[in-house]
Amino acid sequence: MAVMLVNVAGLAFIALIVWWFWLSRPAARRADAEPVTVVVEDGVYSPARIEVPRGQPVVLRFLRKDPSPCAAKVIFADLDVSAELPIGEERELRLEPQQAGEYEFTCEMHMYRGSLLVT
Ligand SMILES: [Cu+2]
Repeated sequence: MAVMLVNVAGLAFIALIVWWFWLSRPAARRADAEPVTVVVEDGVYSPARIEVPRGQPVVLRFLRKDPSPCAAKVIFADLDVSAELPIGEERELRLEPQQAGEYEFTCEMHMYRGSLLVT
C-alpha cells in the first residue's frame, strides 16, 4: 500500500512537471498601445504570454526581481533580440515583429519561458 502511494505521488509529480513545462498556457496579455511590464520572478515571466499586433513597434518592459544568475538575460532567439536584466531595474525592449506567429522568449538556460504571440 505504501509503495503504491509513493508511485501515485511520483506520477502526480511527473504530471505536474509535464504540465508546468509543456502544457500550461497562461492567458495572453495584449500589448499594443500600452507597454507591458514583464516581471521575472520565481522561475516564471508574468505575464508569460503576450499578444502583439504584427508590423507595429511594441515596448516590453522587463523587471527582474529574481537574484539568481539564471534570470540575468532574456532572449528572443527567433527575433534576434536579447537584453541583460539588472536586478530591480526595468529594461525596455523594443520589438517590431513583421510576421505572425509564436515566438518564444527564454533565459539562457530555458528555465524561464514565455511566448510572444504576433497576430
Ligand atoms: Cu535560466
